[in-house]
Amino acid sequence: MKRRKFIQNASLTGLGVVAGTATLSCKETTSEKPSEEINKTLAVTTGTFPIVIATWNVPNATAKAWEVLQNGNSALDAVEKGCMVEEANAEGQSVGLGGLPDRDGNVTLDACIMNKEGNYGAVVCMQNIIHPISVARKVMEETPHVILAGKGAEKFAVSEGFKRESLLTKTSKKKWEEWKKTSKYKPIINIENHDTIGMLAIDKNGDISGGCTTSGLAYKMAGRVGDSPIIGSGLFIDNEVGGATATGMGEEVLKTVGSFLIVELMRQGRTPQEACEEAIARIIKKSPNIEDFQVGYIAMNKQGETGAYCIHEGFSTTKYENGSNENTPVDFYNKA
Ligand code: SD4
Repeated sequence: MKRRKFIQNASLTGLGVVAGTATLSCKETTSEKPSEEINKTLAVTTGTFPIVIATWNVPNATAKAWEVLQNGNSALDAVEKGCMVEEANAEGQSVGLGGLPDRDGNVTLDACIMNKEGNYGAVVCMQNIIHPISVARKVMEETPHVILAGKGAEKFAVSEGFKRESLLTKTSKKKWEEWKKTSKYKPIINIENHDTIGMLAIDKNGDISGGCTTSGLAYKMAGRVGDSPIIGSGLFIDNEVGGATATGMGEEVLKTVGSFLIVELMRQGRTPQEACEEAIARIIKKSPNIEDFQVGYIAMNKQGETGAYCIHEGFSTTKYENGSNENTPVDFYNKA
């Protein structure tokens, strides 16, 4: 049986639930790896559908996405609604409302979304709109473009019925004012243990979509855009293979096009875990000065198998699968 056919058949069994062990022979893949190794890495335990996984400890976001999936809606709807939960959460200081501002005191938001057809929409450096993930979806579905920036993105959002509002909360403003006294710029690793939300979901049909939303690095330069809204860096989805998303120092993710790399490695037969580890290794090779930054990746293949890896301790993932919503610490490179 061809690989794609196997996955298709599996995802159509029962209530759209897949569980079991799939061992695929090397003849059935296009991998360049030696055959023995392929047999080993593809002997995966499949996940159950639907399934959703997100960066950080965000149980409310994954619970929302799961509810959307359980109701038979698409993975695209699930990641949008899931990300919206954190965007509206004023306590979370790196996404949407309450996000920490740039050096000038402006909260600027980056977000993107990608669907099973490989379509993509994004907004970068957008202000005053609480749900950039939804504006990104509108860019994908309602415009001939894939990215809108700054004032143009805000204008488009308003034309689509989104409300303008201030996103700088009292707490975020106070933190920014304290930071200004130091006048030193240093990115904060694992800020609040609650950071950029990257989310991957597979629906009952076995289709995958992803979303990523952030206010970016706290106290960044005005106009700075990170990896989160950039296709292939902060997020990449290929419905034949799986998806990946990132959190952490965007500049490092951008330089290595991390999420695309992970998906391509999975296409060649790596497990999601192996692919995430390789993507982190590429960053470390290029920028050995890892004390100053964190990067974390999560990935999921079309069998529902997931993986995650990061540079420093402190990153975690939340996965909703089989009715259970669990936050798990992620293995890390810097054990010294
Ligand atoms: C960025 N990747 O703007 C985002 C920020 C982030 O953990 O994820 N911080 O670079």
